[in-house]
Amino acid sequence: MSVITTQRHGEVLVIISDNPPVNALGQAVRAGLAAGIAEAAGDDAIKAVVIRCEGRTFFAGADITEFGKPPVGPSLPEVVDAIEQCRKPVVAAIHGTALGGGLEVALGCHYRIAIPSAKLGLPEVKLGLLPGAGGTQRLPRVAGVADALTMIVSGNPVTAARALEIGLVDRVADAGSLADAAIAFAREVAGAAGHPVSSLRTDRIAEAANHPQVFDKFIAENSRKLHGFDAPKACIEAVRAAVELPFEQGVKLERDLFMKLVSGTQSRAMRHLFFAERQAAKIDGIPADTPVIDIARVGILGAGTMGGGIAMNFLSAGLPVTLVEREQAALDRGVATIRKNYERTAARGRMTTEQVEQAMGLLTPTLDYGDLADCDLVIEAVFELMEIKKEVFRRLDGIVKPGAILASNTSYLNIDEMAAETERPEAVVGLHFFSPANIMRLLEVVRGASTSPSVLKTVMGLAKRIGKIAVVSGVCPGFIGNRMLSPRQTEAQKLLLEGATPWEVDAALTEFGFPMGPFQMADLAGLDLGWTAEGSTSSTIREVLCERGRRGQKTSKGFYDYDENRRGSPSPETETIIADFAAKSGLPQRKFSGDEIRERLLYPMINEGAKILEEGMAQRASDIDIVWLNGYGWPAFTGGPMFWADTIGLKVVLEGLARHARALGPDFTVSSLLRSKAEAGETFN
Ligand code: 3H9
Repeated sequence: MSVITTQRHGEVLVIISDNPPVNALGQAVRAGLAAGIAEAAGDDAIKAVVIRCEGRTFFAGADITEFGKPPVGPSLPEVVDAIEQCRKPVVAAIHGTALGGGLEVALGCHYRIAIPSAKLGLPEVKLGLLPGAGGTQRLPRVAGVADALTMIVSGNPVTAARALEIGLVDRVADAGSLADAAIAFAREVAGAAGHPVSSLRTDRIAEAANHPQVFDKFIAENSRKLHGFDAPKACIEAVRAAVELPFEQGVKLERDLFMKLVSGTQSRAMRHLFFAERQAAKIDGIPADTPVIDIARVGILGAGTMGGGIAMNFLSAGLPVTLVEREQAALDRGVATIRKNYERTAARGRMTTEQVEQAMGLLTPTLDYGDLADCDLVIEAVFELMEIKKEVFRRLDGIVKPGAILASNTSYLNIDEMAAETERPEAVVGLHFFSPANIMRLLEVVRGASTSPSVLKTVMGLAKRIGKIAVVSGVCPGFIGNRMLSPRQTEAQKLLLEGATPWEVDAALTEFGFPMGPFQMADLAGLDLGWTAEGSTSSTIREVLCERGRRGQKTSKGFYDYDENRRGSPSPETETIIADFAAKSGLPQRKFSGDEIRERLLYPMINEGAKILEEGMAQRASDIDIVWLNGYGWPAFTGGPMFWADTIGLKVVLEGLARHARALGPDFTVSSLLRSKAEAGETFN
């Protein structure tokens, strides 16, 4: 059956797309749409047209899998133009998500009607692109420059209600009656004299033409977020053209910018991440009919920062949580922090007071382990020490009902050892949340030697339900993320002893696109994590910094000195401490370029990633990219560590490691997978 069909309802021709799963605008859909419009144009009996979609959504955009392949007409801009030039009014009937090319189709229509749950957006920027079918020119003309800029540069969609407010939709229909409401709307406008044509409108852009500073202001406010990315700059340039140039010239500029971006490395990297994120949810070796365990109540052990943050995920998703602590004071503190966090969200307008109370109403704080008995999943977030974890698992196993899942939030320890303490090793799994756990999207799901497929499938589904991006890892120290962080930390410390400053090391990474470098990160987390004054041996730079009261941002000094706005500046005291250690090390001192620092920090990470892959600890290279992107701030426009290595060439990485062999030390070994792939001219992804 064709993906596009037409139906006649008296004088209205309804063009229907049915191209699951998301009605992407592939070649067949584009050709069908163009044919539908031609059919309407050529038939005198037809007075108006409706475009709607079957399935879960209106067109969710161009078909991303077609990018990079030879184009086959008609192009999307041609189809949108054909719709707009139709002499009969065309109504877009929107449900689900009208995204990217999908919204551009809707903007080509003369009228738009949407149901309340619909979302409308131009997310191309998230793929390293800009809207390439007239979106940068039509949206400002329809919805005004300020809203168009925000939508196009952020890529975030708006609700139907907001779309109505800004003029992006003309009507909101009842959820169940979209098809009929759209036909009725089309009948109503069929006889009208003129129809709004987005590309001819000037009213909404006139105001910005008189206030050109709107662009400079926008750039100033967003410069930090946009740093390093090519696409947002192109988006801004194109929207500016909508204000300053005639439509045809604006569209031409948009086209040129689109073609440049779509063939560039940043967009390739970000498209890789789009598919990588979806791929990560798929678990190798699990049959489709594997049963899922029903999770109706979650138990959490430990009401500290981590436990509280984890609890919020489930509360926000409407799942009841039993939160256990050992002492009343700690429990009260934990509950108060959860409430405070929710209230802060409400104060920012991102939650209503009722929603806060709803979430808090789902929380059962208790000092009694026994209250965990009826939970379907219990996550422990207690102190990171194997003996304590083992004791916890023994105890939980005796209390929690049979069939329930027991999970550890360990970031480093062996969950098989914990599982061995229980009578149900098949029900034990690692759920490594990242701090702050209520905000960070990454979840490492650690698959133990005995973890059952059913448990794994259940927690992957649950992760999606609480809005996390879950990646499966095998059992190894530090799993995927922290295991790769470890060589980076080692090299960063060594560089200090060889003459590099913390600020040079951090700058090398922020120039690469990380939000902060290792020493800025250490200052933020606190240098005294795991440090006690009594046990101190003064054997590391970090220990001496702590002794001098330099414990990070919280004490206004760590590696850096901080002002009252928490802005860091290089510290002479830190430099003296480092110089002391460097002198004792006897290592020759020299200057390092940013490139050399990056090679020393990042190539060993790639090497570790390759080992993770060759040991089967990650299912695929793209999973590693997803971990580093969502858990550690690896810049999206490079596609993640493994994709970046592919881009610069594995041979280059291998040669770099050889060049730095002496500095990396005798314990450093090159991954055989990296070596063989480099020598064969292959890539990880
Ligand atoms: C664009 O429009 C450029 C134009 O401006 C100019 C052109 C000239 N293409 O996410 P899900 C697949 S750029 C191909 O799990 P959900 C996806 O890979 C585009 N495939 O579902 C997955 O496949 P699989 C601008 C696509 O319900 C399956 O569909 N648009 C596309 O969680 C289900 O996806 C966007 O960037 C696509 N466009 O979320 C929107 N979209 O089952 C991208 C999805 O094999 N899409 N697939 O893993 C989304 O944001 C989400 O998919 C959506 C649904 C919110 C729609």
